Order: sequence, then C-alpha cells, then structure tokens
Amino acid sequence: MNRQSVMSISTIRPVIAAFLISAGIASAYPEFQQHIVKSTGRTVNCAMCHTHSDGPEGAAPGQIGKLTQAELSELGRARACFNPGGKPNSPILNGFGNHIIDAIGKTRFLELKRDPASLSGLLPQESDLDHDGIPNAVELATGTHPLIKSDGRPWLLFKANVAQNWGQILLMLGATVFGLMGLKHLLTGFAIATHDEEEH
Ligand SMILES: [Ca+2]
Repeated sequence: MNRQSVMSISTIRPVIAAFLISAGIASAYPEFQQHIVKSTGRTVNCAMCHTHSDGPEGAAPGQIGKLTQAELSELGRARACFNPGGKPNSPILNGFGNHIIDAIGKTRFLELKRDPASLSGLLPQESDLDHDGIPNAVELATGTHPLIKSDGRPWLLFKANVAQNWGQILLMLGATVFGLMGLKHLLTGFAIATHDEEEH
C-alpha cells in the first residue's frame, strides 16, 4: 500500500465514522440498559453488549472513531444483519452483543426498543457464552454479565455449580457416610474388646 493510499484511508476513516455517528448507526440503545438497571437494581454499563464500557461513540479502542478500514467494513456488514443467523462480527459489539443480533436480527432488535423486557425471552434459552451454568438470557434478565464467568447471582451460581458437579458431590457424601459408619463400627468393636478384657 503506497503513501497516497494510506493517506486517503486515514482521511476517509473519520468521515465515515462521523457519518455513522451522525446517522445514529453507531449509537448504543439505552432503552435496554435503562430497563435492566430499573428491573434488577444493578449498575449496568454499555459493556454488557458493547466493546467499550462507554458505548460505541468516541475515539477510544473499540469505539467508532478508532475503527480501522477493515473494522468499518465489518461494522457495515453487521448493520445489514436484519434477519436472524447473519453471524455479525461488529467491532463495536462484544460477543454477547453480536450474539443478540445473530439470534433475533437487527430488525427485531430495533423493534424491541419499545419493549426491552421481552429481549431475554427471545434469546436462545440454553446458550451460555461464559459457561458459568447460567444461560445468557437469564443473566440479561438478572443484570449480570453473560461474558464474565464470575459474575452471576450467588444463588444461581450455587445451583449451577451443584448441577454441574452433582456426581462429585454424591461421591463426597457417600465417602463421608461410609467413613462415619466405619468409625462407628471401629468404636463399637473397641468398646466390646475393652469390655471383654475387663470381664477376664
Ligand atoms: Ca453465563
């Protein structure tokens, strides 16, 4: 790539970014964040779905003003994922944000701005991106982060841990019960032996 090409890309990139921002194309959708905060009482920022915690607008890494030409192309492709199954890879969205658009499509997502409470019910109910045992849809509804394994409602994490490790838990319980039974028999045998010695 020659110097002229580099200069032309660096010249065009802010223009494209400014256009996307001014057109509302790169904007976050606060309706969803506001609903989660209101319904769960938890503090949730843009990082639940976006690459940057302050949202897509700005010039920091992960924000629209910092995107490379290739990332702008990916953003454009992601924007066109109006129907489910488009496999978007938007650079301003994180794995969960892209998962949402892939699952329900951009058109349905935008419709849900008027009914953000319905979003969790439309996501794949079994999908669990961080493998903590709590499905993404439940994490969204309870205000925890679907990509952070350690972030989950304690009771839900406890239930998920029990469900994932019930085999080991049964083995430990069994070993404990048999251990106590063995100790009981040992003590009983010791008591009998002691009693016999005293009689003789
Ligand atoms: Ca999870």
